[in-house]
Amino acid sequence: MQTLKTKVAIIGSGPAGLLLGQLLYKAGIDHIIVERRSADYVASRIRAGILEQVSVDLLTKTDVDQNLKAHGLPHSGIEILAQGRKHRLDLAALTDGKQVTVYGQTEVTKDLMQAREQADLVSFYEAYKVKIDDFYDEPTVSFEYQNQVYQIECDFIAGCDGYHGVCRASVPEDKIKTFEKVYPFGWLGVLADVPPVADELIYVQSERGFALCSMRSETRSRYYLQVPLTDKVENWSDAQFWDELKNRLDPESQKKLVTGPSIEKSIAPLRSFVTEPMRFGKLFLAGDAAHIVPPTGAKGLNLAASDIAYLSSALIQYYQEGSEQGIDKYSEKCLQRVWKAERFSWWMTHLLHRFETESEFDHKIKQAELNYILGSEAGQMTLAENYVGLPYEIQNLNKR
Ligand code: FAS
Ligand code: PHB
Repeated sequence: MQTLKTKVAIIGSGPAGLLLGQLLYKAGIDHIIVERRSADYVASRIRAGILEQVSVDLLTKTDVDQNLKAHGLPHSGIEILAQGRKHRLDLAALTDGKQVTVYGQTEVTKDLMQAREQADLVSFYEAYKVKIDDFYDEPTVSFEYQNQVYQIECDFIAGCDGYHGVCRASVPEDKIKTFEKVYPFGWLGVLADVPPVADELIYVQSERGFALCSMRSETRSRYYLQVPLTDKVENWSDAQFWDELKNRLDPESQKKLVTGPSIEKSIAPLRSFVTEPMRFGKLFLAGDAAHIVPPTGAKGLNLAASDIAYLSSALIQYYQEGSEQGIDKYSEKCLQRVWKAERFSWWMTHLLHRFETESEFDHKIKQAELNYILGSEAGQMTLAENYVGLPYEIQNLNKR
């Protein structure tokens, strides 16, 4: 067995793990990333597409924002299509100038992986049988890599290994509480090299179900349709997808929609999930390892970023100032923002999706709620300030 020593062992090389690694590297804090999948697999995953301003600011802090600045699309508004009418929410006007940036999680991951490689930082991809131990006293991580057994001795473990990872699963049941809501539908997503149907995202509430018109660039579009949980991606040809999307759009968008062959097509189930607390001795859970949101509010990737903002700030404070204040506050700080994003994501999902079991009265109330939101500046402001992203509350994060 080969024994390695480091300050922070990061499990998982998704956005949370890579962002943390880059921020620790910038602060001169030794760390190792251990990832189960291959680097190619990680870099090829198609997922989120929207970055909050605070996430963009964090990427700028890592000095890995060149591509984001060159190719990211700043958006100052979104459209909501309901009862056949489009309503534009002027996010910037409603939030004193804030906006979101369209930039795929795939690109964020590639940019951070490339920066990591250029800095020659230690990462183990295709690591098997990853195990974490003794994280209340002297944390260790063991795994197999290229038929060799490794053990990492470290000060802290960052569990950035997603919803199905090993870290949360390693916490004793009596030390952890989870909260979950599973939705009775999924999102069938298509990625296609066709120009987007509109300049901004269109969130569609229709009697046939929710749809979302998004994008990755001016030549690559991302579309989603609400489908029953029992649906299978093989039930959907490209033609059937485009026809159903048109059925949920307004006449103007139907005319403008450019269709083409899908380069990726998949169904993702929707769930809300939170772990409390997010810290267990010297183990910190971050990102999807700790929480999941339905993608309707575009919060998943951005919550991973905010957890890492808090965790990196806490670890830097520990190593540079000898203070445990940030570490001790980590879970409480993260969960305050996590639950607000969970609420917003649940609310947007409830408002815009068709629930088969919904009574006629509930359906009318939901229509009235959406009409109120779209017809009221106060209503629009509450949607806008959550959509662009609530502020982080970290004193020393903002300290230059
Ligand atoms: P990730 O799951 O991205 O990364 C965890 C990493 O840990 C993975 O690379 C995994 O291989 C690795 N890992 C797992 N177990 C391990 C082990 N035992 N040992 C070592 N490594 C291990 N969010 C949005 O905002 N908008 C969207 O449209 C959207 N669409 C999504 C579609 C799908 C299909 C999925 C699954 C998620 C989607 N999300 C979306 C949410 C998504 O973007 C997550 O929030 C984001 O990936 C979170 O990043 P991480 O916390 O790093 O977790
Ligand atoms: C995406 O482009 O993948 C996307 C955008 C906004 C969302 C969810 C997904 O709310």
